[in-house]
Amino acid sequence: MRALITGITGQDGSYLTELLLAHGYEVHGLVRRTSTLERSRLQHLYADPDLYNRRLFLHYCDLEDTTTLRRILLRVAPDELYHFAGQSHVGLSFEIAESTVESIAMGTLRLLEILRDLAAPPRLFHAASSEVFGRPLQVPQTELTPMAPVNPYGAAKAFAAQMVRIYREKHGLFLVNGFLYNHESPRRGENFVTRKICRAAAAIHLGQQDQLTLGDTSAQRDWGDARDYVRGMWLSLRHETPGDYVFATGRLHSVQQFVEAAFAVVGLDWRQYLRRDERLLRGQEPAQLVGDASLAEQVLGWKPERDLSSLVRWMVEADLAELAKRPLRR
Ligand code: G4F
Repeated sequence: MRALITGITGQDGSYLTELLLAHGYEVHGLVRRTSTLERSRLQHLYADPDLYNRRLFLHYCDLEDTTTLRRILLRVAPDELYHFAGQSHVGLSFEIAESTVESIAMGTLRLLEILRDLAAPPRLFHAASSEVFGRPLQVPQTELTPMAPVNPYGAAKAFAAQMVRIYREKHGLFLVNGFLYNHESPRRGENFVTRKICRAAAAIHLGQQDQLTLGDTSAQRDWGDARDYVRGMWLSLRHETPGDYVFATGRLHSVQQFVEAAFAVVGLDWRQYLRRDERLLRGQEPAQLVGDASLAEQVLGWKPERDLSSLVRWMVEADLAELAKRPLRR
């Protein structure tokens, strides 16, 4: 089996690459011209001479470069295509709305347009997001919950997800939307709240940082472990028919609860270190984003295997190890 991954250098791309390699796949990834592979999430695989250019291949390609994209798809001829690329920070999407929509909405549409012309199109997994539900009419949300996004990121993902549905019906392509709720790991970017919290707890414990500054700590999310989610993506393309799936834990926790759990791992009292900064408030927060993944369980046999407390411990311990090797300051 051969897979192609857009956004391979991200959190999900790197875990999925490991999973697919472990299942004997040949894995190809698209890398932006501006991406640095040194010390990236793929470094350990890229640096392995038994893997790189043998079973793992990287191709430079920006998603707006449709000629190159088409050429790579024709040359690689993947069986499966996993689409993660695009601006992924919700808060930032208010500041850079046009490029967010361009990369997510138009980037996905361009990919679909190429797929419909291929003689043997691959199966596609599209990483849609819980953010499409925004202020939902239904709690928890399912695949049938109407989309009601409240930020440019969610609106762009809603467009892309709807296009995936349209192209699946109109052109008979094997296309899957995964409505992914927040999923985290030590490879999460440091500007996402879970990693920011875990890294701060570790750095404060090691005497490398004095405080943690956050926005809205009452905000709630359905947080899972990224390794569970990439397994769900893979299962969704192994199924005989395409469809849409919610991938979620079904449990809501607040940012405040996440802070308490992370500081508990290092035995610190969060009250002494937590500060609030109004500039980090988003104004437009989604409400009650919590998913019902029963369809994924019934059809794919998918269930999250790890809980929040093991996730928090894993993330804080990884940051402790990382900061011990490369301290923020002496
Ligand atoms: O960690 P976040 O930035 O994640 P958010 O906005 O839920 O988006 C992530 O999950 C989505 C669903 O899977 C993805 F589609 C998306 O691409 C991304 O992966 O923020 C979580 C919550 C928000 O309510 C935010 O307002 O944490 C709140 N928060 C409070 N203080 C903060 C901060 N978020 C960030 N990033 N930084 C803060 O200081």
